[in-house]
Amino acid sequence: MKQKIAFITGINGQDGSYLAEYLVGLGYEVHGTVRRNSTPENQDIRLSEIHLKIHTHYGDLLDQGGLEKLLDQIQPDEIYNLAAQSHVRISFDIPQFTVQTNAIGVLNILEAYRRACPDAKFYQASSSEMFGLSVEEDNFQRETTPMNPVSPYGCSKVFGYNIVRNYRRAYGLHTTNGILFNHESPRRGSNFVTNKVCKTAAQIKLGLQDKLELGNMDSYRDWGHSKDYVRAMHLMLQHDVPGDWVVSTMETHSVREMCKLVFNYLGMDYKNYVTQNPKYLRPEELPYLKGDSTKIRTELGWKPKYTFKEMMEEMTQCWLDSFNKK
Ligand code: NAP
Ligand code: F7E
Repeated sequence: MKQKIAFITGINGQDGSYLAEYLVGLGYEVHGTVRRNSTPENQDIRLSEIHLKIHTHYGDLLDQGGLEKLLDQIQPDEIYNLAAQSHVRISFDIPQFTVQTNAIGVLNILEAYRRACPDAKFYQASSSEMFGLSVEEDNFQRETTPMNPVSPYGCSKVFGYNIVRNYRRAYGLHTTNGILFNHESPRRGSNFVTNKVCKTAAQIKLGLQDKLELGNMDSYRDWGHSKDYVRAMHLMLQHDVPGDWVVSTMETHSVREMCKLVFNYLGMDYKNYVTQNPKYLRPEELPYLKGDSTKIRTELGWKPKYTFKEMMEEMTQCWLDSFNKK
C-alpha cells in the first residue's frame, strides 16, 4: 500500500508536534510548516524526538502563494491546519494579526488546497472558544450550540469554521472541523493558565519563586490532554464523510480547583501563594465551558485516555524534573 502523506501547518506547536509523532508512528510521511524565526534553535524544541523523521518547510498562513507551491510539490493525502495565533488574551492585544492568521489564513490554505490537491482531506483546528457565552440548558456546549464568541480569537475561529463548511458544500471538498475544547500537556505554552500554574508552583516548591499572579480564577474549562486530542484529529479524517465534531472530556473545573490540585500535589496550599493581578484579566471573559462529545464517541469510537488529575500531575512533575536538572 502507498505510504500516506500528511501536511501539518504549525507543526512545531503543541498539537502539531504530538500529531507529527503520532502520524510518524502510524507510518506516514510527515511534512509541516514552520515560520522564519531569527533564533532557529528554538523552533524545533518540541520536535526534538522526531526532527530527523519529518520534513519541515518555511511557510506562513498569510502567504497563499507559498502554501500553494508547497501543496503542489508535496501532494498530501491529509492536510491538518493547526497554525494559529492561539492565545485568547493576546488576541485582544493584536486583533488584526489574529484575524489575518486565524480567519484569512484559513481561506488562504483552503484556496491553495482547492487548486493544488483537491483530492486530499482537510482538517481545521476549530475551537470551543467559538461558543463564547452560549450554554445549553443541560450545561453543555455541543455541535448544535449557537456560536456567540467573546474575543477576537473566538470571532476569527468562527470565520474559519464557517468557510471550511462553505468549501465542503460549495466544492464537494473533504473538509472537517474539529471543535476542540481546551487541551494541555507538558508542551503547552507556559503563558496558558494550566502550564503557568504548574511551572510557578514547581518554582515555589523549590524556593525559586514566592508567589503566583493570576487573572480570573472563577472561570471553568473542560481540560483534556493534547495527545488524546491529536488521535481524535486523525480519526476524523479517516471517516469517509466530512463533518464537524466536538472533542472534550465532558468534565469542567474552575481555575481555582486546578490550582488547588497542583499545589496539593506539591504538598502546599495555593491560598498562601496565589494573588490576583488585573493585568491578566480579559476585556471580556468566557466564564464556562463543558463539551458534550457524544457524537465523536459514538460515531468514531474516540475517548480520552488521560484523566484531568493525571495530566496536571504529569505537567507539574515535568517542571520539577526540569528545574531539578539545572
Ligand atoms: P500553539 O502551540 O500556539 O501552536 C500554534 C502554531 O501555529 C505554532 O507552530 C505557531 O508558530 C504557528 N503559527 C502562528 N501564526 C502563524 C502563521 N501566521 N503562519 C503559520 N504558522 C503560524 O497552539 P496549539 O495549542 O498547538 O493549537 C493548535 C491549533 O488548535 C490552533 O489553531 C489553536 O487555535 C487550536 N485550538 C487549540 C486548543 C487548545 O486548547 N490547545 C483548543 C482548540 C483549538 P510559532 O511557534 O512560530 O508562533
Ligand atoms: O485561559 C483564566 C483565563 O489562556 C483559561 C487556547 O488554547 O483554549 C485556550 O484558550 C482560563 C481563562 O486558555 C490566567 O481568564 C486566569 O478563563 O489557558 P487560557 P483559553 O483562553 O481558554 C481555547 C479552547 C483555545 O482554542 C485557545 O487556543 O484561565 N486565567 N488567570 C488565566 N489565563 C492565562 N492565560 N493566564 C493567567 O494568568
